[in-house]
Amino acid sequence: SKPLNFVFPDFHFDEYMKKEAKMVNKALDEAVPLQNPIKIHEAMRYSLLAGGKRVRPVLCLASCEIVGGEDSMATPMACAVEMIHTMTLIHDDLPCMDNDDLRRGKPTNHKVFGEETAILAGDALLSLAFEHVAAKTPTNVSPERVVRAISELGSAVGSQGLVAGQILDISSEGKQVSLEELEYIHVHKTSKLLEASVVCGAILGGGHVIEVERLRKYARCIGLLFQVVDDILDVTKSSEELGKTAGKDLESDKATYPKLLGLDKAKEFARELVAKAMEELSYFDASKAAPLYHLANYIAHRQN
Ligand code: GRG
Repeated sequence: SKPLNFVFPDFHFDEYMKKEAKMVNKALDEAVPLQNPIKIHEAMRYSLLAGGKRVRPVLCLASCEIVGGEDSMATPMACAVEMIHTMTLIHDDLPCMDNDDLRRGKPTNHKVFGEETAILAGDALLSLAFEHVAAKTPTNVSPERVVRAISELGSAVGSQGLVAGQILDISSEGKQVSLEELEYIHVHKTSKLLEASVVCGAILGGGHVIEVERLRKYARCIGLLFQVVDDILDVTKSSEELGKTAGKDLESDKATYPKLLGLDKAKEFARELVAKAMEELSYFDASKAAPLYHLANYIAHRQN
C-alpha cells in the first residue's frame, strides 16, 4: 500500500481525532445534564464521561462527512452510539457478567454506585440514545432517514446484534470454540455497533444506498479488525508484561484469533482486513476519504 503521507499529505490524524473527540465529549456532556433524580444521572455521566477513545462516534461523523453531510446531521447519532457502547460496558462489567472492578482506568459503575444503580444507568443510557436521535437530529435530515437510521441502530443492538454476541459468548464459556463460532461472537459483540456507527452516519449525511452499502462493507472489515487486534494485543501485551514468549491468552481457556490461527496468521488476517476496508474507500472522493482511511489504520495499529 502507498505511504500515508503520500495519499493524504495535509491530513493530521492525531489533531483530527483530538478535535472530534473533544466535540463529542462536549455534546455528550450536554446530552446528559446532571438533573433529578441526581443519583441516576450521576451514574450515567460517570461512565459516559470517563474517557474512552470515542472511536464509534468519530466513525459516525467521518462517515457522514464522506457522503457530503455536515457534522451536525450526525452529532446526535454520534452521541447515541457512544451512549450505547457505554451501557454495554457497564452491563458487561457487572458481577453476573464479567465481574470487573476497573474500566477506563476507574472503578466500574457498580463498584461506585451499586449494582441496582449500574443496571438502571445502563438501561437509561440505552433508552436515551434512541430518544436523543429522534428528538435532536436537525430538521435538514429527512424524517425518513432518521427512521432508517434508528431502525439500523436498533437491530445492531438487539437479539440479532450485540445481545446475540453476548449470549453466545456466555454460553460458550469453558467450551471448545471453532473459528466460525469465534467470528460469530466477535461480529455480533463488537462489529455490529461499529457497523451501525458508520452506516447511520452515512444515512443521516444523505448517502445514496450504494454508498451506504459500500461503507457497510468497510465497517464490517474494521469491526472484525478491531477484535482481531484486541486479541493480538492481549497476547503481545501480556507476553511483554510477563517477559516470556507466550502471552496469557495463549494459555487461558478463552478462544482468540492468535490461539485458533497462531499469532502470525492472526496478524496476516488483520492486514487483509485493512486492505479490504481501504478498497471500499477507493470508490469515494479522495478529498473526503482521509478520516475513514486513517481510522482504519488507527484501529489496525492501536496499542490499547
Ligand atoms: C446491548 C442491551 C444490550 C446489552 C448489553 C453486555 C452486553 C449486552 C454486551 C457486551 C458487549 C461488549 C462489552 C463488547 C466488547 C466491545 C469492545 C471491543 C469494547 C472495547 O471498546 P473500546 O476499545 O473501548 O472502543 P473505549 O473505552 O476506548 O471506548
